[in-house]
Amino acid sequence: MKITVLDNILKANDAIAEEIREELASHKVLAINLMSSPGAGKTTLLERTIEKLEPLGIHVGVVEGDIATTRDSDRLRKFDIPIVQINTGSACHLDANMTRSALSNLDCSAVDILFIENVGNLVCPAEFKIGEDHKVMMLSVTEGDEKPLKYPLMFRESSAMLINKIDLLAYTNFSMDEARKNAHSINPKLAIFPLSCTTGEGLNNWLKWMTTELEKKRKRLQKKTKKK
Ligand SMILES: Nc1nc2c(ncn2[C@@H]2O[C@H](COP(=O)(O)OP(=O)(O)OP(=O)(O)O)[C@@H](O)[C@H]2O)c(=O)[nH]1
Ligand SMILES: [Mg+2]
Repeated sequence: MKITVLDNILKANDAIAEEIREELASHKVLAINLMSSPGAGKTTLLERTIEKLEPLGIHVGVVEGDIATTRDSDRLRKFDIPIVQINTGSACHLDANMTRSALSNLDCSAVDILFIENVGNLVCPAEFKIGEDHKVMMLSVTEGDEKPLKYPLMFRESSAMLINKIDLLAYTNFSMDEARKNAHSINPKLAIFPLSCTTGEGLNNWLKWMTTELEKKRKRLQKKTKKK
């Protein structure tokens, strides 16, 4: 009985996620669902990423998901970009319904890449589609290199994993080789980018991946329109 109910909830969620996907495609927006445990560095990554993308003429929009406060969206107000904050109250993840109502307050027509910063949690956010093109997860070196094995779902569902805080590597027992091996044992296709949002090391590889994905999506959409 419980399984059926959960199945129906996920089906209803997926139907809304599909509507969001179509809406974003109509504006040629690439959507990235950014997930990690609390404090891995998602908002700091957004700050570093927006700084680099805006001068390239790539316009960013952000949906900030948090249980409480507008702390993260306040940090991004220094950028001249559309931002919507969702406070989930008690929910430990965003779902498609919450995302849809956030997007009704965000003008996507001038956005190229939409980042949706999910609630800090290494488990639940991975269960819900929210209309994204890619789930991208962040693991910071202070969390431990065995995490892909202990919390496999997010690693399995993600297209890319950012290993953040590599400036702190010397102070931890985190092994980059072990983290890669563990993550690829769960998801062999996972793209992995070690980086530091503090020093900026490795950020270019992440930016390249994202801009390539944006180009790929635009080409795919162009082909589709030509076929019609
Ligand atoms: N040393 C170091 N600290 C970092 C790095 N990136 C982020 N931090 C710090 O990590 C802390 C948490 O960063 P946030 O960006 O708030 O993390 P978050 O994932 O957005 O956190 P939640 O939204 O609460 O889940 C802050 O004190 C950041 O300054 C990094 O590359 N190196
Ligand atoms: Mg944050």
